[in-house]
Amino acid sequence: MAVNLLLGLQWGDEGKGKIVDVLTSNYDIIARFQGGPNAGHTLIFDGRKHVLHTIPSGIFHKNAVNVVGNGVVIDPVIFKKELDNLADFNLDFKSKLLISRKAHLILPTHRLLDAASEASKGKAKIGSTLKGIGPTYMDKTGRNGMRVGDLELEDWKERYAALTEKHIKMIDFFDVDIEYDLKELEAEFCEAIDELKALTFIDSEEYLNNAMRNGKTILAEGAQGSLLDIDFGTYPFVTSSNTTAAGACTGLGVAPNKIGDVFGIFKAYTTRVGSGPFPTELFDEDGETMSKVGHEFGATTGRPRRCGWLDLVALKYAVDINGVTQLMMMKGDVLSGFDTLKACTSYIYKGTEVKHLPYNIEEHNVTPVYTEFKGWKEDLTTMTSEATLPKELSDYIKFIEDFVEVPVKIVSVGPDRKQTIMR
Ligand code: 2SA
Ligand code: MG
Repeated sequence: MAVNLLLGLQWGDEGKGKIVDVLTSNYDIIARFQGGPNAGHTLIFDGRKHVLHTIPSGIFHKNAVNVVGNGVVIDPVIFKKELDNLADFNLDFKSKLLISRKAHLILPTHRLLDAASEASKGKAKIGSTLKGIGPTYMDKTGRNGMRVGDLELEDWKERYAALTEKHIKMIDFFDVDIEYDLKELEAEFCEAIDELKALTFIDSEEYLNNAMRNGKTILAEGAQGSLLDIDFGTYPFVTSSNTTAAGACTGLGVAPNKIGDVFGIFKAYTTRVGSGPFPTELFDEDGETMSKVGHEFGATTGRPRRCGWLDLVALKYAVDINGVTQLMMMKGDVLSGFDTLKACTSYIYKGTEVKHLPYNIEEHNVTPVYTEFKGWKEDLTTMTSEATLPKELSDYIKFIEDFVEVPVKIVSVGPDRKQTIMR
């Protein structure tokens, strides 16, 4: 049995949560492999909206086991809130939600360090979610971090205290105004640790490899998007993990030859939250329409998302890096009513037309070259089959498929589980 992957191909918020939720009934195990509470995966069903941050999007399905892999960073405080928010559902977390001992912990001071680092950068700030993601991964690669498994050791509080002390010195070094009450933060942290410790910790690489041996099906759920990948994204305006397919191997302990299908999720247009280059960004009415109709606000921070046309050059880059085998197009319904649609099919880079994503896509270096498409007026949100989709939308999809050389297998026409068309 192979592990199938589901990844965002843009700058996050492609709608991964919804698609994992739609696909979950086909899988025994849903596993998160990177990122942490910076993610906001939105699921809508039975008229209710749920936003998950660290918990995998399979949690609402009776039979799915959800694994938080070693590549994930966990903030016990936010995790506790997520668990508390799910109280109504009477879920059996002990058996349905398994946590890797090798996942790293976000300490309260990691959050403070994130804030201090951002404040010190002024205008050049990354626009991080301030959840402590960068500092936690820094401690991981710097070999200073605390892991979930450490909580099973007698001396975890001493380790915590030593790392916190070091962080306080670092915060002082930044020399910016950050207000905090360490005692209060610590109390909150310790209370949350107690709740975390009530869950099941596992050696997730062993668990997942055994599960495959026993014929179980696994879906690995990515967070953020490929253009936020620490290696292949728009560095330094990226997150601190590998959001691309390779991240699932290191973030779960699954070998590359065990990866099966790679589902690539993209929006029919593009959004970005936080700072950094975005060649097809719109500053006009079209961008405002996308923002308004698409409700483009961060699911974790509530920040408005920047909007723009679909960037096919960037999409092809993401398809290549991830080895995408099937595409899933989200939010086509938001584009209903535009007379003309545009998609970027090349860039003018330093005066020359290029068909790839150049090293430096800062605004002044790169001008998108657009291909135009006739728009459609029909409301897609009540459509249930491919046959009813407007011809203009089908043409748009066909063009995308030809450009990136991968078929579009799902067209989502609204946020609800039911608003999903299979092709
Ligand atoms: P961080 O916090 O260190 O990972 O931030 C670094 C950059 O990564 C971006 N980033 C995201 N972009 C889109 N969606 C994300 N999740 C939330 C959501 C975001 C929110 O689903 O809406 O609510 O604002 C996410 N997480 C990180 C971030 O904007 C920085 O550019
Ligand atoms: Mg999101």
